[in-house]
Amino acid sequence: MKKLGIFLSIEGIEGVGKTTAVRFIEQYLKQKEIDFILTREPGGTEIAEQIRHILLNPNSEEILATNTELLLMFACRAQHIQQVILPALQEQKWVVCDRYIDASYAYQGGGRNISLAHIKMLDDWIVNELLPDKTILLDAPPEVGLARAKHRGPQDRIEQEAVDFFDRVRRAYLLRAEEDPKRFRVIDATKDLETVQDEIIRVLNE
Ligand code: T5A
Repeated sequence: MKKLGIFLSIEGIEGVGKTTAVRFIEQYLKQKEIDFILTREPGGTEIAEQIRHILLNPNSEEILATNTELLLMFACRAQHIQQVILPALQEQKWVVCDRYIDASYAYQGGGRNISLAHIKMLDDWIVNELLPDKTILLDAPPEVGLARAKHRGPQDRIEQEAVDFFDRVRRAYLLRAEEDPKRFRVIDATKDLETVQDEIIRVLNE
């Protein structure tokens, strides 16, 4: 099989600095003249972005059932893998993805308490072992992330959850990182931006 490009995902709870990290990585890869794409989940394609709107819309009068939330996350992912991630990797580009499969284990598994067996079933079916080469987990307590996110304007549907929801999400992320130390690099996101960015460079240089 032809060699694939490098696949990098960035994870963490709300406001820890994922978008800031992705912008930083963008500058770094441009400097190194590396061919890459930036993308995100949920979203990344026209159809997946439409599903994202359903997932994050804070104004819907109907409550989104937790299983629907899980299935829509994977519907987005199926579209995203087929339309964007796989073609870019096959063209040997780097793919830098703001959230991916680990977010489903953390949010729908840890946060919503959906059985990991159900998530794993969808993972096996949809992701089918297309895992990132490296995953940067920006880790900080929810109080830190939520305070940073607050400055950004109105909260989306998931951001409106209580702190203990994000505590569970954070713990689930850390557990994933512990279970797969070869893929994960955990960065202390409470540190100042310069320190976080030095750590990111270290991971990219790997
Ligand atoms: N979701 C997603 C699931 O439930 N399941 C899934 O499977 C998937 C894929 C998506 C939502 O969907 C959920 C998770 C999410 O709830 P999103 O678009 O990824 O949402 O958005 P958020 O996580 O809400 O991302 P945010 O934009 O809120 O946070 P970021 O990107 O982590 O934070 P960022 O970079 O915008 O930074 C926030 C502020 O902090 C500052 C920045 O300048 C900015 O002002 N900052 C720092 N300040 C001090 N020190 C640092 N080290 C800093 N780093 C950043």
